Amino acid sequence: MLILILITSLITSINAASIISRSKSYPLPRSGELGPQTSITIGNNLISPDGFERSATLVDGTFPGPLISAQKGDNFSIQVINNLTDPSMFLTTSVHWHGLYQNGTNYADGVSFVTQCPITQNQSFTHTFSVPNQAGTYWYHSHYSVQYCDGLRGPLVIYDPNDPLAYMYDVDDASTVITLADWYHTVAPVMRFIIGANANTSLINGLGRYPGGPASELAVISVEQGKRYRMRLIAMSCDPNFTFSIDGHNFTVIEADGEETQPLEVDQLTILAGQRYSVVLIADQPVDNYWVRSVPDLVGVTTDGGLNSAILRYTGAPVADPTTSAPAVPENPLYEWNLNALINPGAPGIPGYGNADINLYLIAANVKGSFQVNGTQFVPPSVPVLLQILSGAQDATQLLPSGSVIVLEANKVVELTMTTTGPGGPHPIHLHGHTFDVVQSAGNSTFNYVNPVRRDVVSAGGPTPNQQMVIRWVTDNSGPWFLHCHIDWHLDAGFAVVMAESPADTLAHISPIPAAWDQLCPTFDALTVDQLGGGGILAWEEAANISTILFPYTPPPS
Ligand SMILES: *[C@@H]1O[C@H](CO)[C@@H](O)[C@H](O)[C@H]1NC(C)=O
Ligand SMILES: *[C@@H]1O[C@H](CO)[C@@H](O)[C@H](O)[C@H]1NC(C)=O
Ligand SMILES: *[C@@H]1O[C@H](CO)[C@@H](O)[C@H](O)[C@H]1NC(C)=O
Ligand SMILES: *[C@@H]1O[C@H](CO)[C@@H](O)[C@H](O)[C@H]1NC(C)=O
Ligand SMILES: *[C@@H]1O[C@H](CO)[C@@H](O)[C@H](O)[C@H]1NC(C)=O
Ligand SMILES: *[C@@H]1O[C@H](CO)[C@@H](O)[C@H](O)[C@H]1NC(C)=O
Ligand SMILES: *[C@@H]1O[C@H](CO)[C@@H](O)[C@H](O)[C@H]1NC(C)=O
Ligand SMILES: *[C@@H]1O[C@H](CO)[C@@H](O)[C@H](O)[C@H]1NC(C)=O
Ligand SMILES: *[C@@H]1O[C@H](CO)[C@@H](O)[C@H](O)[C@H]1NC(C)=O
Ligand SMILES: *[C@@H]1O[C@H](CO)[C@@H](O)[C@H](O)[C@H]1NC(C)=O
Ligand SMILES: [Cu+2]
Repeated sequence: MLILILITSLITSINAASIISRSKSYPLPRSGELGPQTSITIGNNLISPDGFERSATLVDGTFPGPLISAQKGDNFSIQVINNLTDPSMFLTTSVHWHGLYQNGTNYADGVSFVTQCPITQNQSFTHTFSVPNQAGTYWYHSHYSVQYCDGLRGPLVIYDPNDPLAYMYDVDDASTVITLADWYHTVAPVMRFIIGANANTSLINGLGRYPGGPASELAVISVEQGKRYRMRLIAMSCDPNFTFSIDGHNFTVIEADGEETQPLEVDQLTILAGQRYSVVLIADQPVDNYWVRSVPDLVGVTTDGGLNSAILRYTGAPVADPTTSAPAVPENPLYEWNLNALINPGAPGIPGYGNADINLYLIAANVKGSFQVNGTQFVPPSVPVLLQILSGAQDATQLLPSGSVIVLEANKVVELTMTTTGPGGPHPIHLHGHTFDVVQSAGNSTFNYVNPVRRDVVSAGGPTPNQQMVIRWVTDNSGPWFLHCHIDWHLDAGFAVVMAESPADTLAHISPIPAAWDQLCPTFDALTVDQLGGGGILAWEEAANISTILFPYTPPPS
């Protein structure tokens, strides 16, 4: 007993020592980790991340795709090679770098039919861009139809060697990136016809189990007692939000979507599709195994038998499943309105609702499963919006798709209010090209113009009457930027608009445009319907075998 007490007190003093020491493990590129100058190959492979084998659309053959990491200030040059071959899924692609501003390089944003034509089979496109002032947790994913649901998703982290919050953690490397994803046993070109489709599995770092499936391997997050870890959570979700917790541990939120926050300790958080959080986890509990839970917001979901779970394993703990439990009700869950921007806080413009230069109001409605923003369902135009702008279309009456492009003047403060009606919410709204200040979070009537959280995906609120989201940003990045629901099924069903910032300035702002970009549309436009993949009418018939609640057949976007 005495020895045990001695050991315990020894460990306690080691903890204290290492907490003070601030030893940092700076990330070095490792195998499976890519730098900012790299190439990625999009291809089809059979994988069984949950014990169910299926063909998938993957980056370098893995799910999730490899970590792309960089240091603050690094320039990126990423060649995307299309090596797709499976015609039951989409054969063309484009890849978006979620959260990076692409200031002056709108053509590198990777959004099919907004900033480029898709990359066709056997072709590649190189995205060259700089990221002068951003550091934090990002991700990359397909932005062609619902292709990312078939697997084209991966983490992207920009490390800041001068992180003002570095004193809070000891370890921040590839081992502390935690990806949360939904996974489907049926290919996305089939699922997209089903209204209200549900995922089969939640994967944490690419591993998980599904109800009735085998006891497939789970992700293990290894920690050493006494150390402090910057865990970078990424919800690379097509649909559900995930309620995340670690048995026996609190954690401190320090970043939301690439923007650091004032540290806020919680014991549970909900992360919406597209969002990221960095949390500091202190491994200060007894050496053991603890359940990490990531519960999707679907009906009847549990964490029984390792469903929706991973394992937090302390060095020295046995290789065994945890036996820990979670409290029935969290004591201290995260509420978005309690987060405050750390650096240069404060929303732009004159404080007060409606006091911005441009005050926009948008209503998103569910119309028989499709979505309309202010009465218009977004249907991708055949000529990318950027190409239309470069070709001389400059105002909303000329730009297509008609009713879906909002033209904004340069260097104005925009305040956008969004509300939603009908089922399917709450919808996570993402704006490209910017982060924004969340001056009102859905579900709270208070405004905060002083130090609100700054991020790039926010909930537009649920069905509760009078819920709304209000965000502000400055139009200081000329180009067409997508604003859309990050539930990929909803985006595909029309939940999007394009914010065309100062079209008259775009050409000058983004020149020179790579010649390879000009070539994308002629190559894509020459494809036959079969060369788009996606299974054709058979995909719809397969959907009809699964569900009776269907959208009518439409071919893949072209
Ligand atoms: C990154 O690119 C910018 C131009 O876009 C250039 O000014 C800068 O020097 C480059 N930085 C590095 C580290 O190469
Ligand atoms: C491209 O796909 C073919 C098979 O379809 C495969 O043999 C080849 O290794 C792939 N190339 C790369 C770079 O992944
Ligand atoms: C890509 O290459 C494969 C193999 O050579 C070929 O079968 C296919 O038709 C090519 N795709 C396109 C769009 O040219
Ligand atoms: C999951 O996958 C199977 C096919 O293996 C399917 O029959 C089932 O209904 C799917 N959906 C859900 C929500 O479990
Ligand atoms: C977590 O925080 C709560 C207060 O919100 C506290 O009651 C609890 O003891 C903390 N748990 C641990 C393991 O530190
Ligand atoms: C997560 O989704 C559920 C069900 O759709 C919803 O009730 C909940 O409000 C969402 N959480 C957040 C933080 O938006
Ligand atoms: C959207 O519709 C609402 C309600 O009709 C209207 O007040 C608002 O001005 C419209 N927004 C835009 C950008 O046209
Ligand atoms: C709304 O948010 C404010 C902070 O902006 C917070 O003080 C207040 O408690 C929240 N209200 C509710 C009802 O949670
Ligand atoms: C884009 O760059 C311009 C300078 O060219 C700068 O004034 C503006 O703040 C930047 N915007 C973003 C979103 O980075
Ligand atoms: C739909 O189900 C029928 C009956 O099981 C089957 O014969 C047919 O092949 C299925 N169609 C598709 C496209 O999967
Ligand atoms: Cu949505």
